[in-house]
Amino acid sequence: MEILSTKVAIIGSGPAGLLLGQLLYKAGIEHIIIEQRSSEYVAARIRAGILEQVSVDLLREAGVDQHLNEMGLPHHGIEILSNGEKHRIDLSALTQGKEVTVYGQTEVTKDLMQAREEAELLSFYEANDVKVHEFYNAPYVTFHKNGVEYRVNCDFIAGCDGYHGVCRATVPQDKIKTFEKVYPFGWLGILADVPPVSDELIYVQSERGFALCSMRSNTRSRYYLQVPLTDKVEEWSDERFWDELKNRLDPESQKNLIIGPSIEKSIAPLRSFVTEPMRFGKLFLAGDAAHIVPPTGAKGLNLAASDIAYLSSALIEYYLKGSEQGIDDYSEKCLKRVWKAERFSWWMTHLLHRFETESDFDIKIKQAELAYVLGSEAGQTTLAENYVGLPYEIKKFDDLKQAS
Ligand code: RFL
Ligand code: PHB
Repeated sequence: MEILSTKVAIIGSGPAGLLLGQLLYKAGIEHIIIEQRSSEYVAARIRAGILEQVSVDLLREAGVDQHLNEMGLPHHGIEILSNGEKHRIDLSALTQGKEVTVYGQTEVTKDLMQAREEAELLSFYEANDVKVHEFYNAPYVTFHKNGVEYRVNCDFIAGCDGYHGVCRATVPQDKIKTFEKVYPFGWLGILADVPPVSDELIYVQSERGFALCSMRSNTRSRYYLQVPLTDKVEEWSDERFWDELKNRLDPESQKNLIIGPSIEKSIAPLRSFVTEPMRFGKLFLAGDAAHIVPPTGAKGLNLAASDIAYLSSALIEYYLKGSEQGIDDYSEKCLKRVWKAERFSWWMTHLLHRFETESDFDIKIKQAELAYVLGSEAGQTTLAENYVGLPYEIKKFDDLKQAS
């Protein structure tokens, strides 16, 4: 057996784990990332597309903003299409100039992986049978790679291993409470190298179900359709997808829609899920390992980033100042923000999707609610300030250092 030791063992090399690694590296805190998949698989996964301004700020603080500055598309508004009519939510006007940035999670992941490679930081990809041990006492992680058994002794374990990860699953049942809502539909998403139908994202509420027109760049589009959970990707030819999308759009968008072959197509189920607490002794959960939101509010990746902002500054304070305050406050601080994002994501999902179980009355009430939101500055502001991201303080590394 190979025995290693480090300060922080990070499980998972998604955006949460990679960002934590980068922030710890900048603070000079030794850590190791352990990931079950190959680096190629991790770098190719297509997921989120929208970064809140606070997430962009955090990536800047982590020093991985070069490509983001060149390729990220700042967006100042979104469109909501309801009853065949488009309504623009002027995000920036309603939030004192805030914006969101269109920049794919794939790019965020690649930028962080490249920074890691350049800094020659230790990562184990294709680690099998990853297990976390003794996190209430003297934590360590074990795994196998290429026939070798490893043991990593550490001060802390960061569980950044996503919804299906091993960290949350290892917590004793009597120490954890979970809250869950599963939605009776999924999102069928496609990526295509065609210009987006519009300069801004369009969230579509229609009788045929929800649709979303998004993008990755001025030449690459990302579109989603609400579909029954029983649907299989194979049942959705490109032609069927484009026809159905057109059917959910308004005449102007139908005219402007440019179609082309899909380069990726998948169905994702929708779920709301929260774990309480998010710290178990010397094990911290962060990102999808601790919570899931339905993608309607574009919050999943951004919540992973805010968890990491809190966790990195807690660990930096611990190692640089010897203070346990941040560590003790971690779970409570994260959960406050998590529940607000859960509420917003649930609300957007509820408002814009069709549910088979809803009555005509329910539909009318939802239409009235949406009409109210879109017709009122107060309603629009509520949507806008949640969409651009509720504020939180990003502690600058230099400030943390100075205070030590
Ligand atoms: P990830 O990205 O799932 O990474 C977890 C990593 O852990 C690894 N792993 C393990 N490693 C070692 N041992 C084990 N036992 C392990 N088990 C798992 C996995 O291989 C993986 O590499 O979690 P992380 O880092 O917390 O990041 C979360 C985000 O990926 C997620 O919240 C977003 O993608 C959600 N999301 C969106 N978020 C946004 O903020 N804005 C959006 O516009 C947005 N759109 C979306 C989305 C998610 C979607 N899908 C596919 C669910 C759109 C979609 C369609
Ligand atoms: C995306 O571009 O993948 C995307 C954008 C906005 C969302 C969800 C997904 O709300």
